[in-house]
Amino acid sequence: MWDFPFFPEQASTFAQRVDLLYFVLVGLSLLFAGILPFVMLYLIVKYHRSMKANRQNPVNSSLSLELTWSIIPLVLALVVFFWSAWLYLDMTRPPPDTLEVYVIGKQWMWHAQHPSGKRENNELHVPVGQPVKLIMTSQDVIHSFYIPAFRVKQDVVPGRYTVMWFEATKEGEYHLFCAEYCGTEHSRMVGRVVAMSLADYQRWLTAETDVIGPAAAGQDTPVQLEPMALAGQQIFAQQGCASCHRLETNVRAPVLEKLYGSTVRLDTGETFIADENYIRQSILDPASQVVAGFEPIMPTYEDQLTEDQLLQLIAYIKAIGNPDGSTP
Ligand code: HEC
Ligand SMILES: [Cu+2]
Repeated sequence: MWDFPFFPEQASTFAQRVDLLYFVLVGLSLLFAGILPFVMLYLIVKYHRSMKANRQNPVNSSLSLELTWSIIPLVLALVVFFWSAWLYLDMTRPPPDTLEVYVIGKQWMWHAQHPSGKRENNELHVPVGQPVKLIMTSQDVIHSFYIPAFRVKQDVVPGRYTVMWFEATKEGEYHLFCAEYCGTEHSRMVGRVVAMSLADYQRWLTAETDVIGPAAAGQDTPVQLEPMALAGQQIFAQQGCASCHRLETNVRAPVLEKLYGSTVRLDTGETFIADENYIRQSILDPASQVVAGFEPIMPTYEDQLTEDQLLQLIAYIKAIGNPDGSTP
């Protein structure tokens, strides 16, 4: 049997769709790159000086020929354009009910935090049959999160969050690569993705290793917080955020409840959707986006928070902002 792994397994809902488009593109390229040279060679030989050929009445122009070789490639190109745009939009717009996992790339490893508090390195556990959204950033240089079996790849950039989503269709272990050259040990920045049944995933989440803080219990907030948001709540208290951002009072600073996913108006008149990147910038560079009606008194927290802590803070602000877990 011929068992050379030309193609990675198809293990996500995107895999077949990406492969089909890919094969059609390869097919079209072969068609044009493969057939045209033979036609040229044939004509070169047929009409070579030394050949006896009928050279009477050469055709100088042919409208129907011109139309044919313009319209056919135009239609093909448009089909490829709309088809890939449709696929691209599906791949870049996560459905509303995703499971969120936070990923940090650093030289040279992948670190993941699940909202339930579970953390892992160079491994990513995900349930099968459930859309998963990764919110990713880098602590140093540009990396790229790549799972060939799922046909997904996304750059992971310092200073901002990028998002990627997928839905695994088959239980198993799959390669995880960094696909952006990021320094000497780039080639060893690899790991594995473990796709498991929902039940196994739940069991794995609650297994008692490498979990942040205690399980959610005895909170004074109206919403039940998951451990990652709970860790964020502690940072919120330790860093003195609460001294300005008190619950239900917006004298000195805006209320952060219901912020996530809402539309914010700045003093410049611009409006923004308060997503992860907006909140991140509000914390690291508050002066760059001052909320209308407030003084720019918030200090910057650049250099005071690790990427891990920032994500926990954001998880907290998200948790108090949208109890039903919807995304903007
Ligand atoms: C000295 C008071 C003060 C402290 C401390 C403070 N903030 Fe602020 N914060 C403000 C003010 C005032 C604004 C509105 C003006 C602005 O956008 O800069 C604001 C805006 C924000 C916004 C944007 C809110 C919106 O409605 O768009 C976020 C998010 C935020 N702060 C989070 C934090 C976090 C997290 C901390 C702690 C790490 C913190 N703040 C600490 C005063 C403060
Ligand atoms: Cu890397």
